[in-house]
Amino acid sequence: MVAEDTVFSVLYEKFLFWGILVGAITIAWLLYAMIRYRASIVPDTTELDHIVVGSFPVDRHNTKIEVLFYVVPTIIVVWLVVLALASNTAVWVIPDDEEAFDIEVVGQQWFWEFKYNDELTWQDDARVSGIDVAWDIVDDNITIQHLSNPDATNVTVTVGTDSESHALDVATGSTIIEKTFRKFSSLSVVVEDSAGNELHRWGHIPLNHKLSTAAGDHLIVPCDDEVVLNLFSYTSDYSELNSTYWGVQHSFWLPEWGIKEDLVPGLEGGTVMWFMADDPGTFNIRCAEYCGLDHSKMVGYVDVVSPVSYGAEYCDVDTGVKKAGGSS
Ligand SMILES: [Cu+2]
Repeated sequence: MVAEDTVFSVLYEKFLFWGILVGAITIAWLLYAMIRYRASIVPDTTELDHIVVGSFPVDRHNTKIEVLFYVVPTIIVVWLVVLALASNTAVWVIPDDEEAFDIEVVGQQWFWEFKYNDELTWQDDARVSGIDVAWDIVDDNITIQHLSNPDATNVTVTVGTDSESHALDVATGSTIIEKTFRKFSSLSVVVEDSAGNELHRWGHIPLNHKLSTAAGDHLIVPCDDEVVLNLFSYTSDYSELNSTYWGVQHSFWLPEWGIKEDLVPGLEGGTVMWFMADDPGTFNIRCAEYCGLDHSKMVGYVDVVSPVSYGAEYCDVDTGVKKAGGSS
């Protein structure tokens, strides 16, 4: 389960533990009392003159147990409140805007749009694919190292909407493609085998770039970085984020990570959701608020990728979503 390290999952397990413990003791005690005081047993009433339903026997009682009846549940309830409040603090503290990776999410009827307020350069794990792509922004070229993957034969390079294919230099295992790559274009380099199967993908998302699930795009987020989503609901007519074209209520839901946040029309600052994903991979996006006829089609995917802007650091593969939260 990918969300196993989030505060929600930890909280769920703690509540489950205390719930089972208290339930087991209560039911055991109940069964014991049912058998011990069953109808066929004639009670010894010689010392019990003042039995009143709902109160402890006056003549034969145990003060210690009676006090414990109140003290133990009070401690458990206070403990659960402390647990819940502590996790609230972890969830509601939104990471700093300057350091986090910021994306605006706009929910429309019936698709999701993602606007990048930070740029992202990323690639698949070279340790897995045996292929490494390096972008030399000064010399205006890309170098593809593919010696470790003999299946790699072709590469498709896309700048904006223009794609071109090249054959790889299989003899040397290293191919340099001279290409004017601009930081403000969306770029992709896809290495393929001779049958056209994708072996390795490198990509660059420029500042202010928009992706949309209506066009089949995935939301792409870096691993090991705090990602802050600012969520808004607009109609399809919106031109800028402070327009008055409010849409309807949606809810952006990442079911595998156990997090969701409402998109509230009329809320000028929008709502906020954040997470720090660790596993690379593709995960589901759903709308969790009925928003009209095609609500069920308001689906998409989020890809967690390794950002290469900060050096060749790759995502860990086993620690799940570390943290997550939000605010409305
Ligand atoms: Cu919706």
